[in-house]
Amino acid sequence: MPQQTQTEANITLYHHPKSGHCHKVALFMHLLDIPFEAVIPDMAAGEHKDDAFLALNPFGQVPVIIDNNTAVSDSNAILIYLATSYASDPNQWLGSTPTERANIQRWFSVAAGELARGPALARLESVFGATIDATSALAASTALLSTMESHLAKQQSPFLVSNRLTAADVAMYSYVAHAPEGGISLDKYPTLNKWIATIESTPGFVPMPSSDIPEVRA
Ligand SMILES: N[C@@H](CCC(=O)N[C@@H](CS)C(=O)NCC(=O)O)C(=O)O
Repeated sequence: MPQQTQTEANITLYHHPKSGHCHKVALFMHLLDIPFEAVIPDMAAGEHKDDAFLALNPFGQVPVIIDNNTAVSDSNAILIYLATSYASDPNQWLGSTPTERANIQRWFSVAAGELARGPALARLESVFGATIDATSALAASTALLSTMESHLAKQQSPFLVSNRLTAADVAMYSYVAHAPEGGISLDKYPTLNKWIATIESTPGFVPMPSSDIPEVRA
């Protein structure tokens, strides 16, 4: 049986507690103060590939949320769904001008691209024992973190887009903050570390459980 936490919710989150894709969804629900019930499918037993789960997400992946019989999958798509459905001002999170919206979407693309191919992939090996192309994961991580560092250093605020916390920051936070668990050091990125600290000091912030930190990759 899946493990369950929290009660009295309309939203069910199917997740894995050490997945950054899942953490960003849980984090966003905490930031928006949305109650939810968390369910952990038995992924080791392949529960995320059974017919019932594939009916929720044909890709057979977590996170998935069910909100009053509506299933939504993909972490970035879920952020959009939650902000649009539950935030008092969705534009605060998703952008209030064409430029803000475009920039937030750009970070969603980075989260699904460079972040997934870099720090998230590196961590997949050390935390979950997956076989990966470590050289490629390291190169992708270094390129991404250096780009984020210079982008943040040029910003007039501690955030990725405009002068407030947006869904862009939420989409990027979990795997960047936990990059050291994949052997990717954050020591060279002072502005990025300030960004992480700013998010972690936001009311409603909840951490992802930490994993052992392996040796730093070359
Ligand atoms: N694009 C998806 C990726 C989700 C994803 O990669 N989920 C992983 C856990 S972090 C998963 O369910 N892996 C199992 C599988 O692919 O079989 C998202 O952003 O939600």
